[in-house]
This record gives sequence, C-alpha cells and structure tokens, in this order.
Amino acid sequence: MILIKMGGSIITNKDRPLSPRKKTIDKIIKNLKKISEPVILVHGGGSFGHYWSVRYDMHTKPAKYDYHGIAIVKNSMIELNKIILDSMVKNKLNPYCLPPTDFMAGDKPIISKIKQIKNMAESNLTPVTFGDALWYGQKKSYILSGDRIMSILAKSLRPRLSIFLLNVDGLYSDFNTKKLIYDMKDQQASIQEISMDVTGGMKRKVEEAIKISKMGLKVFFVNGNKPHRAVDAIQKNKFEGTIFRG
Ligand code: IP8
Repeated sequence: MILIKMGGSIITNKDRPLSPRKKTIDKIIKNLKKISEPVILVHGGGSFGHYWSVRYDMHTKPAKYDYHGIAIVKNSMIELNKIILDSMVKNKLNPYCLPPTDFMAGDKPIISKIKQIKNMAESNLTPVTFGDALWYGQKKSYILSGDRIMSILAKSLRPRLSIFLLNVDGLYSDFNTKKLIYDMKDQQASIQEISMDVTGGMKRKVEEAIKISKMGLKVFFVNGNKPHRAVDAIQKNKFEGTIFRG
C-alpha cells in the first residue's frame, strides 16, 4: 500500500487566495492511474484552508477559536477536496472522501476506522482525506495538518512507501544553490525554508517524515509538478527526490 500526500503548495497557488491549480491536479491524478498498488491519498490546505486559518488566527494547538473561522476553514477544505474528487472521477478513478472526523476522535486516531481505510484501498476505491479544522472538545478546536495525518495513517497501516508531493524537487541542503539532498541518511539537513503556514510548512513535513522513517518505513519527497517521478519511485524503485530510509 502506498500513502501519498498532495501538498497544498502543489495543488493550489499559494500566492493567491482560493486558487486551485487544476491542471496540476489533473496531471497528478492521471499519473495515479498508473499505480498498480492500493493507494491512500491525503491533501493539504494551500490557499484554501491555510488562507482562512491565518485570517481567523487558528493553529494546530487546541484552543477556543472563532466558530465562524472553524466553519469557513472547514468549508474551504470541502471545496478544495471536491475539486480533487471531481478530477479523480473524471479520470475514471473511484475516490472515496473521508474527512478526518471519520477516523479521529478529538485529536486521537480511531484505530479500527483506520484499518478499514486500508481495506477500502485494497478494493477498488481510493480513500481521500485532508487536513481540516477539527473539533477537540470543551469548546476547543484545532487544525489537523495533512502531514500529521500521514504519520497517523503510517503508524497503523505501515505503507510500503509514503510520498510527499511538493512544489520543489525535494529537500535542499542549501536553499540558494538548490543543492538537493538525495538521501536524508547521509545528511544533517539544515532546513533553511521558513514557511508562514499555520501548520509549519516544510518544517512540519520533515518532522513527520522523520517520525515515519523512525517507524522503519520509507518516505520520499518528490516534485509534484513531475508526478512521473512518484510513479517511477513506486513502480521502478527509481528515486529522483529526497528519500528518508526506514
Ligand atoms: O496543508 C492543513 O493541512 P496542511 C489544512 O497539510 C488546513 O498543513 C485546514 C489549514
């Protein structure tokens, strides 16, 4: 089973609020069709969820955030999710939308529900979930990032490979020269990218990727503008990006 996260920066234009990158989404989806293994998809918020989370000052830490903010962030994620589902249906895939409330209670995963997601993926459905505004309890809410969903799912389902589709070629050891790190094992990466995302952008991704690799699982960061690279990693064991070995 393969776990794939489509990052917000690849599926939306982060410089413009509420702007999906529909052509890129279609291109990624077309490439997903070439994968002959069960796939679970996760996607981020980009200029949908993140735009509104910033506007309403909502974060990953549970707190008493503005109720209208919760509604608006959630709505925007549903809107972005629908664009992805529509692209999948158009391309003859069978997406099955799973908002994180289907497998999370507050901030705790419901393991029995997560196991069912794998069964669905092993049939002819492609489960699709996403970062979201979640209810925490005691009048609190929080932003659950798609990156955290990746490590939650990886822990229970132990995918053969977890892939993060980015808007860059992988992790750079030096952001100015764009020198790519091919294998994280060989590097003490100095992560130079500073992101304004409420969920922590690249830093969060690296943290979750390291968490997953410490479970003994392989993680791959790859450019989502070149989705054939993700397919090559899955089908041909060819890795043009950054790999975190388990
Ligand atoms: O883009 C966060 O998911 P991420 C989604 O994976 C929201 O960090 C609602 C901001």
